[in-house]
Order: sequence, then structure tokens, then C-alpha cells
Amino acid sequence: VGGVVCLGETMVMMVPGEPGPVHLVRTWHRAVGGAESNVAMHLTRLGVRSSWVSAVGDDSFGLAVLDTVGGFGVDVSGVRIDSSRPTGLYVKEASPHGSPVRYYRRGSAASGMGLEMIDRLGLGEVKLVHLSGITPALSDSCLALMRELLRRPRHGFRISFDLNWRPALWTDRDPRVLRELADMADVVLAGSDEAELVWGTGDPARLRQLLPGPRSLVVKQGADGATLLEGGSAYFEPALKVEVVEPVGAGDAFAAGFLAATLAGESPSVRLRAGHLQAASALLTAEDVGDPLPDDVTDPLLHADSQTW
Ligand code: KDG
Repeated sequence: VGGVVCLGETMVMMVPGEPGPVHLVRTWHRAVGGAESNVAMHLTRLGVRSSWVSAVGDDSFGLAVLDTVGGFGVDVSGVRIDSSRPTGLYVKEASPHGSPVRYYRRGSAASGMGLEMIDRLGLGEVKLVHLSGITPALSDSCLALMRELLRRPRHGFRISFDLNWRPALWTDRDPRVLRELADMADVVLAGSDEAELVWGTGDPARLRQLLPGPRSLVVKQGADGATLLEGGSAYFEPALKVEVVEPVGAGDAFAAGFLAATLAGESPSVRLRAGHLQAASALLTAEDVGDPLPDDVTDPLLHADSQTW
């Protein structure tokens, strides 16, 4: 009782195992990736009990996904095994400057999710439901599921929503629905480019005027840092300087660090720093979830000076 449930698609991820153009690559490294299960994995590592709910195909890739996420200690008992649809797949070309991703996920088991998934979430027992803007792009039934979750009255839990705008998924859908969904969440995480798409500005000072109210909004400003807008105040924390190996997955890591510290009742600056610290661990690996940073590095960083405006 009291954990976090993360809902969303997770796929098998193929990363080239040798240099060169992808069409010539013959050796592949098989990993697993999905924004929301990444968050659940990081949360579990941080000591927060987490479950991940989704659907996978009744196939070997589905098994790989369940083994990887479950192997981290995340509760995967709510995942539906769908024998009529395959597990999704994507190819990631790892590079420090951004990683082109090709999806093979149309018609996947997770895109078949709909309102019937709500019973699997254990809503009576969780403190936080974590969702992202990937799910509403997957299918009409996934969008309906997101709307229902965000609209229905919440008893005893909050909803966090990471915008996770993936342009490749929105080619035949209107991304403005992301604003409707974000406006119903309690905690929203957005890159400044995503905030620009959804609210017309990525500037925290302007967002602060546009968005009064109790909701918490984190604007991630890339390598500069992140700003939390909450209760009429704004808190900025600079990011850590790291040698980036590969950036995909850093946003999920940030979300987990921030949410774990939020659930622990920490101050705004500690919550943002916890996000940056998790993100740094993800920036140092080509996979989505990297090794944890050692405690003697993280502990002093969590408690340095902060800026409020
Ligand atoms: O945040 C990382 C994810 O983008 C990656 O794991 C793949 O879930 C994924 C997606 O839909 O892009």
C-alpha cells in the first residue's frame, strides 16, 4: 500500500552493436525501454515500491520486457499478456547529441489498451499514478484511457504526467490534446520545448503567470537546469555537469528522482536535485536506465545552496 503505479508501453530496444550506418549493422544489442517503466525502475532503485501496468504480446520480446522490468523489482503482475498483438520494438542509434529512434509499434499489444486497464492499476492502494504523453498517441482506446484516468475523481492519490512529446507518434494526431491532459494532472513534467508546444511558451517566468493554481509544473531547461513552479513560487536548480554518453531516458530518470523526493516530503530544491542526480546516471549510459551514482557523490550534491525567485 502506498506505492506508485506507472502505466505505459514498453518495447524491446535494439541498439547497434557496431559502428556504421544502421542498414549495414549486423550485430545488435537487445535492451528494453519504455518511458513509464523506466520511471518505475528508477523509483524501485530509490526504494519506492512501484508497479508497472501495460500490455505485451504473448511472445519472446514480451518475456524479455517482463524479465527486465520485473528483474528490477518492479511489480509487473498487472501487465496484460495479449496473444492477438505483438510486443512493440524500436531501434535507437546511440549518440551523445540526441538519438534517432525508429518505432515498430503500430498495432502493438500496448496500443490495444483501453478503459478495461483501469481495474489493473490498484487505484485504491497507490499514492501516485504516473502517466505520460506517449500513451495518448498510441491509439484512440489509449487516449480514452488517459482521459478517463485524469477526469475521474481521485481518492488518496495524485497523478503525475510527463509530457514526453514524441513527434514521430503524432503524425496523424493533434498534439494539442496534450494540453487538455496536462491541465488535469497534479504534477506535470515538461521540457521547455514541450511547454512551448503545449502552453505556447517554455519560459518559466511566463509560465508562472499563465498557470496560477495549486498544480506543480517542472520545466526542464536541458543542460542549464530545471525550474519548479508550485504554489505561486518558482524554484530553479542547475543541472549537474556530466559527459553525456546518450541522452534518451534522462527525462524518465529525472521524473523518478523528483517524484521519489516529492513523496518523501522533501523541499523544492531537494526534489529538483534528486531529479538531476537520477538524470545524470541515465546520461552516462546508452541504455535507458544506467548504474546508480555512488552515495558519496550524490549526498553532498543533494544539500548544496539553492535559488528561489
Ligand atoms: O524516455 C525514453 C523513451 O522514449 C524510450 O524508452 C522509448 O518509451 C519510449 C518511447 O515511446 O519513445
